[in-house]
Amino acid sequence: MNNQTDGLGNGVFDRYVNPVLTAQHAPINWKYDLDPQTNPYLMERFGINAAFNAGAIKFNGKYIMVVRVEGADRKSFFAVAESPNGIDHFTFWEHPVTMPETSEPDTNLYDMRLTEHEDGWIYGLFCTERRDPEAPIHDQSMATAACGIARTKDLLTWERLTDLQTPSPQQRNVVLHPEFVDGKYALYTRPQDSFISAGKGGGIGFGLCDNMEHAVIKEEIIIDNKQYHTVYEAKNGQGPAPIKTEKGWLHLAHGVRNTAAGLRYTLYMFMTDLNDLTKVTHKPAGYFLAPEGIERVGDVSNVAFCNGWIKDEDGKIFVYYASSDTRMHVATTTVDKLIDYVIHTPADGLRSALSVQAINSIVDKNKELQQLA
Ligand code: M1P
Repeated sequence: MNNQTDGLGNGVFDRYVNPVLTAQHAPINWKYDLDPQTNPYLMERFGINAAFNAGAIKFNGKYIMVVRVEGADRKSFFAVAESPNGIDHFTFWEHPVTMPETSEPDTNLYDMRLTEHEDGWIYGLFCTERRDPEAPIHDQSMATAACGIARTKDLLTWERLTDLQTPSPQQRNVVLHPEFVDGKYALYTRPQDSFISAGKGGGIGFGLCDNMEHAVIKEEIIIDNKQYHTVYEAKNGQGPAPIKTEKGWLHLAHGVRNTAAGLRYTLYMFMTDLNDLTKVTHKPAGYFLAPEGIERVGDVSNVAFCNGWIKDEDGKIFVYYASSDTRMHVATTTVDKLIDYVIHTPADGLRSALSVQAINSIVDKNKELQQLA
């Protein structure tokens, strides 16, 4: 179905009327055994529950998402979907991705971030989850999360590398920076103490490693921390790999806050220095994009999550975001708009009084303009 903008833009980006990908896009061939001998009732043999949290890349002229597809069995796996224009007509490739396992098989894989690295490989970094070996028998939900690493040249065949090692007991939301830094690979991390809670850890970390075949980060520094009474008070995580601009690196991330109804995930942005990736130079207050309308409802409601965006040659940006751990959407904008948004939107004053001051300065400026008119 053709997609169109919803006409309610905020100047920063445009939302679209329809999601770009849902569980209903899963091919019939994945779900049904079409042989009347073995499936006389034409029963669904493999249920698909959701299609969300996709990595994204432009590849051979096509807009590609590497989607987290979740089966009715609750296992996630990756599958490639492509579109000719980035906003509609996404179709899955024939087979889901066959991701090789390490010597310690993954129970669950999800949330791939794709990076076209200057070393010539396309890397996919994702979360690999396994049951916590320390978990008592009565607890079947304790898990450990680590960063799995794979690389490819064609998105069809993946070489699995060893899982990332860092000083932190668990990791999620790890992203590879596209350029070398002092001859090393640079990674954004999200250290956390336990599976759900970031605990004493959290914040977007940064670390260097010598190679990706056996990636080891010895030192992680936090470049963007959790902060009291903000949209990233409970935890946060880097979204896709940052986009390089003449003013700095544009970052998209998710922030999580607590509410009486549970956690709320929104997307926010910041910019880092071109010469010092650990230095945040600009950070607008609050969220960039929050779940709206139907986006607020799903398997895990009130969640906007993004781990994929695509920048076209002409500066157009396609932000692929998931709503409520259920479906994929796109929002479009441009590099120039995002630079303006990040640099000129007031920073969080961290107090109500300073929020009012920020509004007043806009009102006063507008009054001056109106008096001149
Ligand atoms: O359910 C919301 C999100 O929760 C996790 O994100 P984070 O590690 O930041 O808490 C992930 O499981 C993510 O896939 C999911 O969308």
